[in-house]
Amino acid sequence: MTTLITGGTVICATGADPADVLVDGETIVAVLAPGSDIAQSAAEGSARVIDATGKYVIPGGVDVHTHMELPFGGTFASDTFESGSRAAAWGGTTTIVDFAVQAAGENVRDSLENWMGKAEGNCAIDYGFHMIIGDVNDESLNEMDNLVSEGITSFKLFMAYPGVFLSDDRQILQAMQQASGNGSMIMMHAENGIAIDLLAEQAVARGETDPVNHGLVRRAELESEATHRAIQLAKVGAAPLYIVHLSASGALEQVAIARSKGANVFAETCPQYLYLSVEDHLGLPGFAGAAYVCSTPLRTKHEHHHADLWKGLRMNELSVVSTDHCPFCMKEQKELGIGDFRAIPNGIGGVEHRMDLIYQGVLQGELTLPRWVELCSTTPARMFGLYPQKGVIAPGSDADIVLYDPNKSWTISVDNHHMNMDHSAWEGFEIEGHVETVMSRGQIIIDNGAYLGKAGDGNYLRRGLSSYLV
Ligand code: DUC
Ligand code: ZN
Ligand code: ZN
Repeated sequence: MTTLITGGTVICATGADPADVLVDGETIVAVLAPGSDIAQSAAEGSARVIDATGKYVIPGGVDVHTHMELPFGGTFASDTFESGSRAAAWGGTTTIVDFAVQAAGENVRDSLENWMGKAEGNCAIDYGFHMIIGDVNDESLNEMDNLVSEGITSFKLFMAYPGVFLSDDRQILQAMQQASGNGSMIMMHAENGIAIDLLAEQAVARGETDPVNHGLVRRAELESEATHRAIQLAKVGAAPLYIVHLSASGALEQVAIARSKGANVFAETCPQYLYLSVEDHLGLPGFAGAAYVCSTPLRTKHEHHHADLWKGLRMNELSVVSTDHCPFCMKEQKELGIGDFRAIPNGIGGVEHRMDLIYQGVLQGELTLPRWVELCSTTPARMFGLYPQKGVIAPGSDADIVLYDPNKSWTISVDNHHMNMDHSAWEGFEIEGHVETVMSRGQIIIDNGAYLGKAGDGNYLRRGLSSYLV
């Protein structure tokens, strides 16, 4: 089927211009100046015509950090690949890259097959995987090379969670050396987990067990220290490094210094670190703050982390906005940590709201329209070997296209979201702008408030090497 999207403003990382988009089957075949003969003959022929007058036409969002069904702290993230990928689609995201997990003592290959099995036949949109290496040893190091040739081209390590996922400096350096040899990207959860665990024990011993203490013991200095250490190790190991869920000014400063020297060091942040805070959210009285327990943690408003991160996004010190979507219900999940914040499952759900929340940054004068698209779609695709199949409206690219209505206002609520959660960290957030239509490889899956897709529409993506490295 041929589809003509006409009358809208097409936004790419390089600019925003009125244009028509012609789609044939699953693929974009042309981006045309308004009033072109080609568009006119398509409209007069058999093409389906979508009127995008007054709308932004943007490449579907690419969220490179999600955790569907993640086992954590004795429970599982509450979105399955089916419910979470569908919620992503509702919010204008047409590709996710989730994390397959090799836990300590497990075999990487078996773990990957397990995660492939969870996703296969269930996703509403296209999906790929990074691999968490929770046990760096000779076997997992060798397996990294095989995975790269199979389309898993990035590996996440943890400097946090001792006894669970933490890799020590020797293991980190080994994995970086391996990545240096096979061209893959090392992704790092950069927090000093050994120091954090000591502070957490001390806080609990003093009777400080409320959710806010989760943030207070995960000191910003311990994020900066780990970020600095990861950067230096990456230099020694000669591997590209991508810091995940960067939350604080000090860590940002470390990334900015490395980038100013031309290093292949990159970082993402997430909407929660741009809008939510200790004062207004994590520190809510009683157990309410548990909804906002995630790691890295929310930071304070008064120390200006939010403003610094927005600036980092403008300056390309931060290259990507992802969500770290890791939802847990309050009931029976977050509640596991009543009386001891250490037992609260870490994570915030937000895969549905990233495009809207970052668009608010455009309205607030923090970002330009092209930068919105670059941060949420184009650069994540380039960073993780999906470009130009994903992340751009151009001939030959997959027809993953969102029509975004800048003139519609609405309010986020647990009553209107599509994530499998009994609360929303974004409850009451007023949004200007709305995802109206979502096309995934040429198929309309969201249309004016209706979901038209089905589980299994999404394909597995074998990713290439990053095309973002200098
Ligand atoms: N951080 C979270 O908040 N949840 C899952 C894992 C992580 O690193
Ligand atoms: Zn992490
Ligand atoms: Zn994560």
